[in-house]
Amino acid sequence: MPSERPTFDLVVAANRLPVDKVVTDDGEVEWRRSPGGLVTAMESVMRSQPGAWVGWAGDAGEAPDPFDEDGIHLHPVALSADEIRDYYEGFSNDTLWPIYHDVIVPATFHREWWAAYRAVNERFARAIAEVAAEGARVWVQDYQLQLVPMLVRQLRPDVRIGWFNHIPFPPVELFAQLPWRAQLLEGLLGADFLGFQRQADARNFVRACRQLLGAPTKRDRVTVEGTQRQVRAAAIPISVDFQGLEQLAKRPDVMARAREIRESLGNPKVLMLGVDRLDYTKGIRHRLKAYEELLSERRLGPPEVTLVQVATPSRERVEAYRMLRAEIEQTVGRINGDLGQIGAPAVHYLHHSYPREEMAALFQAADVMLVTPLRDGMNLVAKEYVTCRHDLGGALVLSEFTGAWHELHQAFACNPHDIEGLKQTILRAINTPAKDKQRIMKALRRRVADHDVQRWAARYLAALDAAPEQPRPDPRG
Ligand code: GDG
Repeated sequence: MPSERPTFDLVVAANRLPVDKVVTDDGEVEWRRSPGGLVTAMESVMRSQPGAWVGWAGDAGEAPDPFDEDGIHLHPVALSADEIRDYYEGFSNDTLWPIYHDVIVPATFHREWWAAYRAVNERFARAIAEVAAEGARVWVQDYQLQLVPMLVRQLRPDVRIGWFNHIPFPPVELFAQLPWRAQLLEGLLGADFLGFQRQADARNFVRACRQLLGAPTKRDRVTVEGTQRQVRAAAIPISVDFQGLEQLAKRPDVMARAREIRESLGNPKVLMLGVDRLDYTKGIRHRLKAYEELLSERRLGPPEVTLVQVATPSRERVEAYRMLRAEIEQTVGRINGDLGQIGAPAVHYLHHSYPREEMAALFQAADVMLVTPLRDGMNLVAKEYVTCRHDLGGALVLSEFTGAWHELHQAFACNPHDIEGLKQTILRAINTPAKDKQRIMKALRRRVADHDVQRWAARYLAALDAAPEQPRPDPRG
């Protein structure tokens, strides 16, 4: 065990560190905190106890030395260019991501990708073992690191290990396609507590252990073969920093920017908005199809109605994402060509990412927010939208296939596969009287305010602490 390096009672491990490298004009390297729910949640936890964060710093090659940033000890893990291709773009985003999202596109299986995934998971586990103090709590994040719980347990049986899945956990029929299904389940069973977005995800996991490993299970517990060790799997849905984001949305400059956005779009009667990573899980194609039909049937039309679609660039080296982008851009071009007018395009399509202030202003400017994923672990955009609507304006159209729908039942629910139904729901979201929409928005906001990301982190760590105790060694030997 290293004796001089600092060790920590709380260690978070995620594929990425919560910082981005910025090279200043005079060539200095600076690290800027990347804003995200997880970081905000961790700040609230790490205020009371210092913690470490293990993750990749974002560049290929050697990792920078560990450093401290705003009270968090950052411990970079190196990834080579080949590993970025095989572990990250390959196994994580082209094997696991499609399987875990209902195989909306087919998954690709390559044994070299699996080898890289294993190697990188081993490196993460070694880094965690180095920074964890005796008896520490180790909190592993997401599908890129599913082997880490077991690997950490082998190196450090003294620590308590949790894992949280930000994406869905698939039904066993889909999970069973994975050639490495047993290794992945065994990797996860190294944890004491496994957290999921929905109860259905936790149940899918428990069922996979029973059917594919033959492990004994009882309700939310799985017993690990050859031991009496029990692992609990339960839902602890993630959320947003309600207070912080609401405060941002109340800033006079942000509210002025919301008005300016509407003006620059010609003050439409109805402004619809979509904000997504450009990902095939998000249902952008289905949304555009419903919108296009509403326009061509003249049930909606510019300039009274317009749609702003922000599609943040994502995973651009993965083929399925390149194809999706081409398809979306062709569709937007066709809709504008067929149905737009001079000075009044039917779709404002933006393939950029924006600062948080601009997102908050967009949310406030939008009369109807379209969140139509085919499958989504949670979908934070839905929660961010209602958080920003302190004026109680706006309406949320929300797919039943998001984790968020399980909490935000009052939203205008849709099945994005049912284009006719989606069209009706969009019209209902537009035409419901303002008073009723305000009542709905109030209820949605109450839910998010009471279940914010700080509460999520606190609940997760409490569940980790309360996870089934390790069986004590038998006193009779
Ligand atoms: C995964 C799961 C789960 C997007 N564009 C910009 C921007 N964003 C922000 C949004 C939101 C976040 O990115 C996206 O979060 P989502 O939850 O919508 O989706 P995923 O990226 O797929 O996240 C998901 C999540 O993990 C958390 O567990 O909810 O189901 O798939 O916060 O606002 N932010 C800024 N500029 C942009 O252009 N600033």
